[in-house]
Amino acid sequence: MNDAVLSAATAVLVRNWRGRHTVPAGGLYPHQWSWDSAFIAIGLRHLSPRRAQQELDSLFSAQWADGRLPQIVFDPTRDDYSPGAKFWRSDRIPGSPPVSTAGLVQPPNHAWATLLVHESNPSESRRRRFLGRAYPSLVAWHQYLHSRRRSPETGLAAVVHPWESGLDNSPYWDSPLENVAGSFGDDVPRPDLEHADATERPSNREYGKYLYLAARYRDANCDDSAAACPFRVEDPAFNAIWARSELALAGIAEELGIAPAYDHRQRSRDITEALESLWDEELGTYVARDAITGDLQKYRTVSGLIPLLLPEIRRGDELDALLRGPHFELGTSCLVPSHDLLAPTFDSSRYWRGPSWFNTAWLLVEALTGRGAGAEARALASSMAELAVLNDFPEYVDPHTGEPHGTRIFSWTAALCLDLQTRLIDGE
Ligand code: 2M8
Repeated sequence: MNDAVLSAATAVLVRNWRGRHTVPAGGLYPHQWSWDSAFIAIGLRHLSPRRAQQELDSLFSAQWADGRLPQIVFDPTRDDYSPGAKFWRSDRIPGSPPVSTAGLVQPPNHAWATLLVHESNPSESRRRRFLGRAYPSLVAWHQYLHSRRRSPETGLAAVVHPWESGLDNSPYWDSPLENVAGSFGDDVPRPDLEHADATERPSNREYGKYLYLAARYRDANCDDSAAACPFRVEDPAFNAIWARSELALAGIAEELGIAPAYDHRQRSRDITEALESLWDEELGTYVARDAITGDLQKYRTVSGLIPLLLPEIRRGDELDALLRGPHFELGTSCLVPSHDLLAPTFDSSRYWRGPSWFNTAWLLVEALTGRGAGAEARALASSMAELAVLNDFPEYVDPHTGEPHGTRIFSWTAALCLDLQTRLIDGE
């Protein structure tokens, strides 16, 4: 089994490599995606630390003048994804990089991935001055979040589009999206449906809102002011990943032997503390808050569990119990469902409204390891490998049956299984 995982995962990453970056999947996602690249680099580092560095370097080279790392860097030879380079026309937006990109962002897992890539081969990393090049980009990226996305009142960064969360059609966004008056309507381009069944993807109604919000943001030159952003939501996973990456930035500055640009550990603590305002006592989990209405979005989702990653999170014991209880059934369900198994809104095959994903499982393997639950972490890692190899590295699976959904030959599924297989399972 071990060799089968390693060789099959390697084949996926080789097949999806495009010279300087890896595509998430050749058909459905033919460009470079931001948080995918960071997850992919975490796996690639075991095959080729140099390739893992390139993966991140190519994303950093698409950084905007204001520090944002874009959600997508477009491959100019592919015009079969919507919305693509022609929609964004980023060359007309002040501060955009020389390559075509989307104007939105994704969760900030990059500093964490950068440190992990360095640690896989420190001498090669030092020889190529990888961290020295990455640190200023990562600081600029985090400062963008701090100065342009963070609310001084809550201390948390907001996403201005569901795509920015990475958990695109989570029930968290239902009510904030309903409050957005405009839409492109239901008749929108859906090239994604050529690669995955309509029952496994967001609805046309959601896509109408997605495109409206993206166009409005683009037309405001991707300015983060309230007028350009009728959708602003504070998401637990996005902020927890940011806090986790601040700890990695502290480690990078220490490794470089330089004075940090600011106190990264303090910032991590501040975000961790600020997450407490997302705690919902009734549900026993962190939830998202609509930053426009102030309303908490009362759903149990995998996003609300991700703060378990943070060493100083206050409600760790409650989250531990929630993860193992009937709403997520750790150890009984396949991986960890993206949404509460008992909720009326749960859907076992529709994208981020129920299916289990490999990146969130990886994040929870890290969380469990950090909390001393090594046996459960290894069991979760082993079931990731098994489900991935049996099903051609699917994008997501049914939490009850393990049936694969979405696209196959999906890069972060391969990369993260490869990482855990090498580090946790074979490394035992
Ligand atoms: C999915 O999102 C894209 C838009 O960014 C899409 O649906 O077309 C999400 O699963 C997201 O988390 C992921 O980064 C992206 C590429 O894998 O696909």
